[in-house]
Amino acid sequence: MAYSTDFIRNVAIAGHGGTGKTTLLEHLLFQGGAIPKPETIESGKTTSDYGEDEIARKISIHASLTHATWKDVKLNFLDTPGSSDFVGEVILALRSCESVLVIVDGRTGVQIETIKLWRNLEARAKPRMIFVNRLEEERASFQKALDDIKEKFKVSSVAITIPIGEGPEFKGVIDILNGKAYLMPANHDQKEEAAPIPADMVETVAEYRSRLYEAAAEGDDVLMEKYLEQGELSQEETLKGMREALAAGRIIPAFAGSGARNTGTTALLDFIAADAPSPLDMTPEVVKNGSGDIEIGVDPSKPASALVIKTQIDQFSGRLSYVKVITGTLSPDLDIVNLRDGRKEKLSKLYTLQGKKLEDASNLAAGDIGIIAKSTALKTNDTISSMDKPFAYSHLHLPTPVHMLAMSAVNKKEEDKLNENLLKSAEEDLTFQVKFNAETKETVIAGMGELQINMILDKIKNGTKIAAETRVPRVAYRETITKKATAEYTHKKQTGGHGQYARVVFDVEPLERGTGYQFENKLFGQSVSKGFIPGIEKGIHQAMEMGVVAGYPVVDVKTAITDGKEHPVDSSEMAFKLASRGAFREATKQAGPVLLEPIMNLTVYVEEKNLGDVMSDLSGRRGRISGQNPIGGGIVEIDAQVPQAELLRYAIDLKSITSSTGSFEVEFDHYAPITGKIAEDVIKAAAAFKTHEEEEE
Ligand SMILES: Nc1nc2c(ncn2[C@@H]2O[C@H](COP(=O)(O)OP(=O)(O)OP(=O)(O)O)[C@@H](O)[C@H]2O)c(=O)[nH]1
Ligand SMILES: [Mg+2]
Repeated sequence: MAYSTDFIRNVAIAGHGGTGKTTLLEHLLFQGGAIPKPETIESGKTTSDYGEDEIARKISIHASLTHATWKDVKLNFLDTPGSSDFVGEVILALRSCESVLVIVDGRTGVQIETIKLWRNLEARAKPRMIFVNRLEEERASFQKALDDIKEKFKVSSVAITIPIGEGPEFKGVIDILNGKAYLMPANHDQKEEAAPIPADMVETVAEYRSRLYEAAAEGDDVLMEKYLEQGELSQEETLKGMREALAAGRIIPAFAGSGARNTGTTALLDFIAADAPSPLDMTPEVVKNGSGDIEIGVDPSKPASALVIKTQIDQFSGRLSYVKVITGTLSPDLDIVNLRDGRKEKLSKLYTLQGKKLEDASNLAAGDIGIIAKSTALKTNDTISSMDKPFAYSHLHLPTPVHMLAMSAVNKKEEDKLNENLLKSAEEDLTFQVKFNAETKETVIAGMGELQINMILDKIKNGTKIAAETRVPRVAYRETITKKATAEYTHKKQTGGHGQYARVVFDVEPLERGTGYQFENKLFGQSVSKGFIPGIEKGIHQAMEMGVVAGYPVVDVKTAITDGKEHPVDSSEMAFKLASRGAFREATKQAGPVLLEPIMNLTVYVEEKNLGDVMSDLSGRRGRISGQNPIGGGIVEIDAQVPQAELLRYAIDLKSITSSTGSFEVEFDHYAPITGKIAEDVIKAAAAFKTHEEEEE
């Protein structure tokens, strides 16, 4: 059955690792009648953690799509992983959901991944709700968690449900909005049932209710005036005010409960179905359309279009493309164009997902999230459209991978197959990249952290039995010169028939960093024919590929040819190329050659308590700190420039310095000279590598 757009809610479930997202979702699905029995993380059979890797590690790794129908509304839930290594999966969920349910552990309050998530949500102005979980556990406190949120995020939340007792005294929750209590079922696999509000809590409920009314009226002058005048608003007015405030991100509704005890699920389902933003409330996106920008939001009345938000290559179901329908209705018989390459695509069957289980869908309405199966042409970020003048939706804004490893198959013959599998993984997870670095002659894989990369490599290992090895990647050093020099080189060879002859004189001089290569012809008269100049330039290029210090490419050098000589018979392009190579090498040797190393711009996010350790570690890495700013929630941003050679294991080291709470971003900035002991070590390592390579050949 297809749901119309205003009867769809897309909710991403996100928050720090282990706060109970997957467990809560399992019980929402159970309470919502979507599954007959709720499973646990421990049983390894939950709807959303179905991957082999997830079952083995008892954590979520992939964003997973599930749904329930509650009061005729289709609720799509995207469960996301809490570990920062899998942030790509969180981002795709945020991109496709109108609201986010942030899960907070009732014992600890807000933790670091939640703080980072919150910044992301602020930047996107995403409507969000909070579920304070695990309230049946020792030391849990709903109010403390809300206070923590207020302190760290500078926003007040408004309680939609409150707990009846806490910790060992926890008995259930009260739905303030609907005036109902729900008692904790004796067992988690029993449905939560409504009960009267306990007599001793009637007053508390009234208090929370007036807070809720006040919050709903806030930000809406007409409502506020009415509220102040009459002291009370009608249920209808309250709801309207609250829905608008939630959609605008002014109100953060908060819920209490315990996912693992199926407590607090009913009120949450009720609220999401009735009051969470529908796809129609989504802020329109500004997209380029030929002549100018246009605004486009979810719109059922336009021809069909959709964005591919995720690609999954499943060993049983094959290739699954997750799509968010933006306009119109996707149906199997529709002719559609893929905007990436302009190719026509015939959609075959459409599905929705319950974890790993594909369910037939006759069509998918604007706003819905579903699956196109077995389309080899579709890739994540593709827009498909049946419009006359189609336009592409903006891509997922993913962070650049920060952790790199060089990788090769133990058996050289398996190299191609290994690469094929790496590329397949890169298609499924856009925060995982595979590149061949021609400079260092290595296949380099890059990801968000050790955990993510290990998961991917384990999966390939288990699926293909290819033995692969990884190592710290080589740094792409360069070489340059520091002063002017002149050199002359004559290539002369007398073999059987034709001889070879060419002579050139070169001036070299250093150029500004980043200029690369320049060549000037300063020849007077006709000492060297014009026709040999291309050969001479080729010779310079060849010589530049292999520097004179440690065999790294030479950059930022200007070469001028000032003189030369040719022989009427024995000169050739080849002879000039060889002479030019010799002259360039000779000249660079005399021009004070130095090694250059890549310097990176590094931004580190750490908790205040780790600041000192992280700073001193950075100075040990030859880092230059350029800034240090508190960014809220007790997190400090550190900006620094650090040589790449010192950052090869930073993803691992920062985790250990900060007990996994720190994170960083890094990008190349410039090349800078190195001398002394550091340069000597690079030269030694390059020489050792060269011998090793020669032995292998
Ligand atoms: N006591 C108690 N334990 C819970 C509750 N919710 C989850 N757990 C337990 O906490 C652990 C982590 O739960 P998950 O549901 O996997 O947490 P998650 O947030 O999905 O974790 P990631 O996806 O890895 O970030 C499991 O052992 C659960 O059984 C709860 O409400 N009460
Ligand atoms: Mg999970």
